[in-house]
Amino acid sequence: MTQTRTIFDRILEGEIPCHRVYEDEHVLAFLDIGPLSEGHTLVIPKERKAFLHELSDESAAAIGRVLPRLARAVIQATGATAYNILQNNGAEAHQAVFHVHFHIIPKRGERGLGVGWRPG
Ligand code: D5M
Repeated sequence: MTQTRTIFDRILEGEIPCHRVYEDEHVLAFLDIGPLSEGHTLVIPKERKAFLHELSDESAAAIGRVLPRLARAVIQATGATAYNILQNNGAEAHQAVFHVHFHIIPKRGERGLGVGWRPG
């Protein structure tokens, strides 16, 4: 599973475009192609791993460092009053792309995860 090349690898390798929000040595963030709300952002490690529990300490630390900063940026850019951080592992948990990713889903006025959320 971990060795499978996903659409996110193709984005990381510049083979297909994305709307880039942030990039450093370990992490890339870009807008979700099917946003649940305006500003829906995906944060991925450059390390190719399918599931969170497979991730190296180095990638985990890098993601942990940037997530709060990116959440702040998403709030500022969208005027969100709240947001969800979502991270799916496994098909039964509705993971569609088998490369670790965190969703930042900004909210303005709605309660809960809102329209489009796929219950686990
Ligand atoms: O979510 C996988 C997410 O990945 C889903 O919200 C769509 C998004 N996606 C898929 N392909 C692309 C491209 N090419 N650009 C941007 N976003 C994309 P999951 O948690 O696996 O269900």
